[in-house]
Amino acid sequence: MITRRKALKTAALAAGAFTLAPSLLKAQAVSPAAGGTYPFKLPELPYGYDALEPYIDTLTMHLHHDKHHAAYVENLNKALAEAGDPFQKMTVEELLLHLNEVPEKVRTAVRNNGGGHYNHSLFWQMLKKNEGGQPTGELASAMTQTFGSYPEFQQKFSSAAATVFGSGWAWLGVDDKNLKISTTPNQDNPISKPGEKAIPLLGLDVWEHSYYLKYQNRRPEYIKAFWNVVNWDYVGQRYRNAMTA
Ligand code: MN3
Repeated sequence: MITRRKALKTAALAAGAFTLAPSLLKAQAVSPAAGGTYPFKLPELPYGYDALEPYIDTLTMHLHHDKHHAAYVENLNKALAEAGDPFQKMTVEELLLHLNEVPEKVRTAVRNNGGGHYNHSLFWQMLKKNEGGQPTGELASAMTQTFGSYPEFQQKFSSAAATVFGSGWAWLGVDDKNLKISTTPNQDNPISKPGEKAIPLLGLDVWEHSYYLKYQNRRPEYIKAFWNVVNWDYVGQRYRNAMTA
């Protein structure tokens, strides 16, 4: 039995009454994380599988992208096949921002697999061998202002990533124009956290599948290696988008 309240809510959604924070919309319009709507497709890596060697190995990239990310996409599509309209017309960002309106029977599946698709689509773009490169321009200034220096930021972010219990992510984001380090469990993203609407700039996947083949249980070594493959141009662009939104 569908309640009147639910029916009204569904009608409102169908009419496009769901709204996104304008800042989030603008930031994502310039740097879309995961394009399109249902049925979602696995995006190609923006570089070769071996491009991040020796910091992230080729086999890990194959499994991580071709198997893990592909499974999130497949399972998100299965959940949305059941969810129907208007959810099939939403981008992955919209789904994550409106999780509470997703039908209960598939809400957890959309949260985990939509989050998995979104997080990994972002993650691939955030990586690039940087030859010791560091953030520049406005992002570098903001980092110094917020954390003291780039090394202090690295230390705080690394410590957050190292202490995620079990599977999850560490994030640098912009929350109300301020830089902020946070962590999420599982495949949650800062945009899907109740009460928090930080725009993610940089994320680090600390699920064991992202490092176990090369680093085994030595997560801190993986985190240290990560600093060699941060795409600071992309992160800096996301920062500018977030601040001018
Ligand atoms: Mn992963």
